[in-house]
Amino acid sequence: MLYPRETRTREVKDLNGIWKFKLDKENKGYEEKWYLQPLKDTIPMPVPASYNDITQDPEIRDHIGDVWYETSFWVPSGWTDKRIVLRVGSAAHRAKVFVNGKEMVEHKGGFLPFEVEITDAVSFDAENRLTILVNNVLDWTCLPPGFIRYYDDSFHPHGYKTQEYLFDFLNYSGIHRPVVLYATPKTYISDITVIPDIQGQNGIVEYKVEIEGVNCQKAVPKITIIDRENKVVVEGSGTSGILEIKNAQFWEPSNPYLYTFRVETLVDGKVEDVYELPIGIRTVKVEGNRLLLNGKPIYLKGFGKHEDADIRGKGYDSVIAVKDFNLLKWIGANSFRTSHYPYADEIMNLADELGILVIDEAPAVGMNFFNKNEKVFCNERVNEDTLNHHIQVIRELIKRDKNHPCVIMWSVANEAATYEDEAYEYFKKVIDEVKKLDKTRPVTIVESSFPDETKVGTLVDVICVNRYYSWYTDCGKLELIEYQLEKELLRWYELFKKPVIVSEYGADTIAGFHSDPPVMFSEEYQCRMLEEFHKVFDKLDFVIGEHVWNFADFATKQAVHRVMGNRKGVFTRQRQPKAAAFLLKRRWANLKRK
Ligand code: BDP
Repeated sequence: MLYPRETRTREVKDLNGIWKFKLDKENKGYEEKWYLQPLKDTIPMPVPASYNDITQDPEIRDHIGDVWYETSFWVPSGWTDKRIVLRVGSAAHRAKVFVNGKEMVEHKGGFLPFEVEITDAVSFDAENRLTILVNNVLDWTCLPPGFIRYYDDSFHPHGYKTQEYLFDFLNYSGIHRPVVLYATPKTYISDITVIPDIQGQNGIVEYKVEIEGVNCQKAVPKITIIDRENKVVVEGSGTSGILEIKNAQFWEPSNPYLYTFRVETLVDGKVEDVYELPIGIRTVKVEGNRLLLNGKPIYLKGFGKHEDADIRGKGYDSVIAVKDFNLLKWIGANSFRTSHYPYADEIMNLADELGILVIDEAPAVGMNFFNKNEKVFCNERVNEDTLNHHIQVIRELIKRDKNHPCVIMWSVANEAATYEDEAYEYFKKVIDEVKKLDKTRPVTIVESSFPDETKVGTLVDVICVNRYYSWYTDCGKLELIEYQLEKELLRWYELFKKPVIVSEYGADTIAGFHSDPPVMFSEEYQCRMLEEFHKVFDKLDFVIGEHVWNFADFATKQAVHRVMGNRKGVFTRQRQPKAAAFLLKRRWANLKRK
């Protein structure tokens, strides 16, 4: 799926801003066809943003079900002979879109974009009404999954229900990412796939262009690859081919060099559509116990992150996005994982530009009760429907992110109950799909299972493991970390002979709490815990990366073990450093392994 970009033949119109919003208290608006008329009794609501923290009303914050958004727009008069598309960056978790009262599209999955052509539904002579119904209910057919609990006891009033989920971040809801209108010619470039390779000093670009629309049979794509100085480095034509860039600059964290892959479609010799895709020439490969970027071993330093910030919740905000990348650079990180769902397109674009490596994760989190008596992979829970949706999400994810040089690995799930026998068949199907769609990147499943119990270790290219020694087990016993972690990591390697990334480790830390000797929740404890983990990483050469949990403090559902959210951030939720930030900055600057 092509990110909406302006070119000489394409225009983008931003629909973000303050929309009208209405809570559907009884979830009956769709049945009552609210979309046929302008919404009544609305309140202002920013888009993009989660709606949960915008008002003072707990009923809005905690609503389970439908909410309605509405805005209006004019179509530029120059668009009369264009194809007009509406694109929603994401809406959590299900959405139905109406233009002037007509239902145009629905989408399930809160962390990926969707779009629909609306050329025939818009008016050029009057203002157009755009209504979006968003629903935040999670069930076992969604990713992430969840379930509604209905209470049938004397402690709860009749009909009381709660949205339950087994993952550790707040179920923020709403229109989380930008909404835009864009116009393309009637014969248009609908997709581009670029697979880079390296031969000696040269860059190889294998490509495929897809064209749709009225004259698509006649359209011939002309390809130009342009460097940063705006010089053409190679040209070609045809819907697929292989181009060579002599003496290419390779994309890597220290030199995130992007070329422009320009496609111009010619119809009867005249330029019809133009699209410009930023591309990076780089390769990723797992070889023995190494991860190779451009043929050289790379060691991942960084974090599991979240899309999360004060007030905006999971809403994309360019202020937070750029600040976070600046902090990643400041601390000396070279990578992050999009725990636990695909992040906004805009964040992926920044990672390309700034040379940050990304493990791109599907929103498959919360598939584990951490209790072997509660089965997850069974008819009533993660079942065939979940699997079908998982595969659908994988298709959408790869279609969106396949061309990003920053994406060096796919993660198909986080901490699923991979110790259950059924997990093997389930994840085999998911990973087969990934491998079918992308033959170039390694695949992982982020594990909380132990090496001797997982059923999926043979399916992945890289072992990713989350571990909380001295936190959730043996509380406060920092002295056990080295013993326990080393033993476990050696076992992973012994069994699977694959490189290992410790994809989560960390301690909840309240900024400003101090204690010496360290106790849990103090800044000193977080530092000491990280140091104990690092001792082990530095001894084991098959460990190819360390991702601290978490980059910043983040919101979770309320629970006795969460003090206004998860406090494992190395930065506070306001992005101020805790003591551990300085420890990591020093370590990563001096680390021998690059
Ligand atoms: C891991 C999860 C992550 C949690 C973290 C924690 O992958 O989502 O936030 O633990 O407990 O189990 O802090």
